[in-house]
Amino acid sequence: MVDFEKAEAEYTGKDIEVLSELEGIRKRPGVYIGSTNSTGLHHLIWEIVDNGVDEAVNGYGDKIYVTLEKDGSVEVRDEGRGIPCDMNEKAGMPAVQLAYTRLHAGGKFNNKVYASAAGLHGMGATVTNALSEWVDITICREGLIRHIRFHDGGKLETPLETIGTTNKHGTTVRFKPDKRIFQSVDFKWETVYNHLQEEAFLLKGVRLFLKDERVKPALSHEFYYENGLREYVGTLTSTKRLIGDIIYFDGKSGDMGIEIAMAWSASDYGENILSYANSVRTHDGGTHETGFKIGLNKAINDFAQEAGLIKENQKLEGEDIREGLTAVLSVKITDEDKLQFEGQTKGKLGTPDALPLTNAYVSQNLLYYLREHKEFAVDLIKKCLSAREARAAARRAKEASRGNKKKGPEMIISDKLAPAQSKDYDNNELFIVEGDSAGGTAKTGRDRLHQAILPLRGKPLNTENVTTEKMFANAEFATLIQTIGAGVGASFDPNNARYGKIIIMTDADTDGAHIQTLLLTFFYKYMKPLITRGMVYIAQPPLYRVYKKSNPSVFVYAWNDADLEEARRKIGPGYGIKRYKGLGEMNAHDLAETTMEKKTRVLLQVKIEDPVVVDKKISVLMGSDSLVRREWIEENVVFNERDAFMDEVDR
Ligand code: 0RA
Repeated sequence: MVDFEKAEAEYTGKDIEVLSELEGIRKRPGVYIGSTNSTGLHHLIWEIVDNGVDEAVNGYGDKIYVTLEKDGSVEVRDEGRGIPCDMNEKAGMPAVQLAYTRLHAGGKFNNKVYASAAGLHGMGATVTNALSEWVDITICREGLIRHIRFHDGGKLETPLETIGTTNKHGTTVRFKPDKRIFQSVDFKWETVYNHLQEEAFLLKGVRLFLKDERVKPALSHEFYYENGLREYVGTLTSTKRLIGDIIYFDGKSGDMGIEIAMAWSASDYGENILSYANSVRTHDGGTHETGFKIGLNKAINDFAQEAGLIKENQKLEGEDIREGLTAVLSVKITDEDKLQFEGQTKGKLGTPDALPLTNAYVSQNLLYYLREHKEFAVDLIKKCLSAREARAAARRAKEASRGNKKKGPEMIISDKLAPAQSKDYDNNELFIVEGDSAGGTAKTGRDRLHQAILPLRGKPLNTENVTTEKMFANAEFATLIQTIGAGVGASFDPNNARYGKIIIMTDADTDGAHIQTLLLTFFYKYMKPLITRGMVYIAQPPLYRVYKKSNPSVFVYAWNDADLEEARRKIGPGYGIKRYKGLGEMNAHDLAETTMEKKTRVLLQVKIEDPVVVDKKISVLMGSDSLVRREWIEENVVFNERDAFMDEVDR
């Protein structure tokens, strides 16, 4: 006999469980995809693409097609084995349905305990389903074509059904993001392009196709990099003059796969190391990156001694060796139980074995390489020696300027700084303000407990094409480094920063934009973790104030033309418009209310969307080679400076 009551109770129980899990995602999407802005929106694609990529990496299908469709949906097609469709007895539903409606169930592709590229936990297809208007899945597997469809945040619309036969295999997923969840549901060609390109660099041999059907004629691009990371470093350094060739290794160390490409620039002084573990970007490094650095040190010092370029007690230090280095390191840890990500944003590899394995591999292979390329190796060591000399000079200069210090952490800092009173550093904010006059206004208007003001005089130094020594000699940057208090360059540690947010506040004009770019260039080059951790922001002062002519104390601020339109309507007939030409025109109260107070302000968070784009933009736009710069700008006329760096954030 069937116990209907029990069956019904079980059914409802499961149903509620599923719905509450999906609802949970819809209620707090930020927990799963970081945010509901453009970055979060694109996560929906990455989750689906990752599943297809996993199949390809495991040897099932080598092509993945991503199409941005006219109706605002995205289609991702792979040629893998097809998502399993068999009944999961315990859950009472087919495996594919389980995979798209439960967070921690239903096969390997929902069980990624490791972080995804954004430093968040990869929650798989369920998140995309929960945040979509509809998801439509077609599976070719075992000779059959099957179809299932969800709507309205993951509710089953069409149960799994067989709709035909086939001799192909693979999965096609098409979904449309829910516009009630996202601030905008506009997928960006450039963002998807950059992401697929990064994946293709890491997955030698996998072909990724991108098509945009929303424009006429449709745009399309194929990403295929036969030489993987070698081409990645080639792209990152395409505007730089290199010492020697790109060095490339691909092999195994113990049971860990390892691929490395690196090159030294003759003209740039920054250090740019990108690392990945199992195709997940490790923004904060970790054991593999540490092993790489130690191995690099050993190989170069061993060679330098062998060649008689340094004496035994004159070892080169890491910072000297890595000046001008661009490197990409990718390790594959086969035993996924050993794959550990650490840190607040899970951006750091913790797997202990990765350190000795990477160290041994790099020290040995690089030493062989240097012996076989003597001429290059000698040039490189000479460059390291001159970096060491410059650093020593900078240290001497710094020490000389240190004589007259008072005690206390912020007392010794520039007399221009108005410090925050609180010692709760994470909640403190540093405003870097254009000009002494606006700086004065900001000092009056700020929240003294948590907001510090550092006025800047004139244009900051362009740090892209000057030596580290010159940068240290610059009073403005020396002050900024001391104010932030967390070191600089290779020794920079964001955990020691005295501020949780660094906010750049300039006039809303071209000079202001230039100052922003110069400051971001500095942060990118010397304090990159501030940016990767999302600690750098741009303040957004209003452009207009619309007031009632008969009673000017009735007014509304406007940040753009749409705001302006609305403000005019609100104030009604007899309105006046004041256009703010600079921060200095605002009084302290207005500046605080519109631009500084947590509750009312709008900040742009500075982000690195894609390492290729940012590195290229910085070195081309800020670098010393004006010919390359002009060519690049001419080729990229629709260049929008803000896109690569920034993403909107909370009010
Ligand atoms: C689990 C097991 C198997 C395939 C997949 C997942 C799979 C998932 C996705 C998601 C998108 N495309 C996919 N393709 C395959 C294989 C089970 C088997 O055939 O033994």
